[in-house]
Amino acid sequence: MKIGIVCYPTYGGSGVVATELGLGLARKGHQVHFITYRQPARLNSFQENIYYHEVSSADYPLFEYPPYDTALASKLVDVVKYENLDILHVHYAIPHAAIAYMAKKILLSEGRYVPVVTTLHGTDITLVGSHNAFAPVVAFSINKSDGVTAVSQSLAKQTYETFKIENEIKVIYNFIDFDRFKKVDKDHFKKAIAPDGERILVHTSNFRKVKRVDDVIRIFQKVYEEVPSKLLLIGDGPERHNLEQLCREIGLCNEIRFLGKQDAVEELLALADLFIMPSASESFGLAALEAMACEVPVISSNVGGLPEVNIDGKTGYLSDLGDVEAMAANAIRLLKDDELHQQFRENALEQAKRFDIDNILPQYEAYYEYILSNKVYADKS
Ligand code: GMT
Repeated sequence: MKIGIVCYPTYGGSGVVATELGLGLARKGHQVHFITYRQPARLNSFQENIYYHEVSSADYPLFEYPPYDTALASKLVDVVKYENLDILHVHYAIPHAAIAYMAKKILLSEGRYVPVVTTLHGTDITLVGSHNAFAPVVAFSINKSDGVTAVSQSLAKQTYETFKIENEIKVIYNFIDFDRFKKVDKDHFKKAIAPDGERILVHTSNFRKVKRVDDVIRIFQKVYEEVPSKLLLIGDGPERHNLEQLCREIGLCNEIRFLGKQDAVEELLALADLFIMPSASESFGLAALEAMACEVPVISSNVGGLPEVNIDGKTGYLSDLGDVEAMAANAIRLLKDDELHQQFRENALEQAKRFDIDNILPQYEAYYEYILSNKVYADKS
C-alpha cells in the first residue's frame, strides 16, 4: 500500500505516534510518504520504503502569517497524484483534517479519489479543538474524513460528546516498540544521578500547563521528606522557567534535575523507580506507557484515557486531579515496600505488552483495508 502521513514533526505525542507508525508500516513493506514542514526527528537516515516531502510556504511581504495550510493542501495534491498514493492518514485534526479534505476535493475535481483517515490525538479535541475558534472546522472535517480513529475509548467518547459526529470512531490505542523501550542495566548512569542509592522519580513532557509539572514537584517534595530520592524532569516547554523558580523556592534544586529534551528517553526510564503523570487532561498518556514498558510503575491522575493505560492498584495508582497528597502517599507506599514495588514493576510490563506495536500496527493496516475496500469515500464527495 502507498500511504501518505501528515503530522507535526515535533517531540509531541502525535508526531511520535505518526512517525513510529510510518516506520513500522515501511518495515512491513508499505511505501510511506511523510508530508510535513520539517523532517520528523527519527527520519534522519535512509530507510527503505520511506519518502519525505517538505512543505514550504512561499514568503511574500503581504503575508503576516505565511499560508501554510494552502501550501500543505497543494503538496498533498501533488504527492497523491505523482506518487500515486492509495490513502492519506492525517494525525491531529487541526489543521490537518481540514486540509486533507481540501486536497481530496481538488483531486476529486480531477477525477482522482483518495480516502482520508484522521487520527484524533487529544488536545485537537479536548483543549484546542473544542475552542470556538476551531470547533466548526474540526467537526466538519472529522465528519468529512473517510475514517476516524481515536487513541483511547475516552477520547472517542469525548469527541462524540463535544461535537455532532456522524462517523463511527474506531479506537486504536497508542503503541510501544519493545526493541527500544525495555529495562536495561545502566548502572554507571544510575550512580551519576543517585550516588547514594536514592530512589529515582521521572517525569517527561512538553512542560505545558496541562501537564501540571508543578504538581510533580510538590509530590516529589513530600516523597523526599520520607524517602531519599531524586527527581528527573525530562523535556522542555513554556512552564520550565516557573518550575525552576519553584524548585528554588522549596530549596530542592540539588535533588531535582532538569534534563531538557532527550532523544534516548528510554535509557533514563530504565533507571527510574516511579513515573509521575498528574496531567489535567490526557487522551492516552504515551509517556506513561513508555515508562511501563521499562517496568516503571506510574503515579497518575485519573483523567481522560489514563485509566485505560495505568491500572489502579496494579501498575501504579490513580488519584483525582490535583490531589497531590494522595499521589505522594501512593508514591511513598510503593517506594517503601520493595515486594509491592517489584510486583507493580512486573504488572506494568505485562500491561504495556497489550500495546505492543506488533499488536497495534495490524489494526491500522486492517482499518486502511476496510476504508479502501468499502469505498466509503465515494459517499463523501
Ligand atoms: O501531550 C501533548 O500535549 C502532546 C499531544 C500531541 O498531540 O502531540 O499528545 C497527545 O497525543 C498523544 C499520542 O496520541 C497521547 O498519548 C497524549 O495523551 C495526548 N496528550 C493529551 O491529550 C494532553
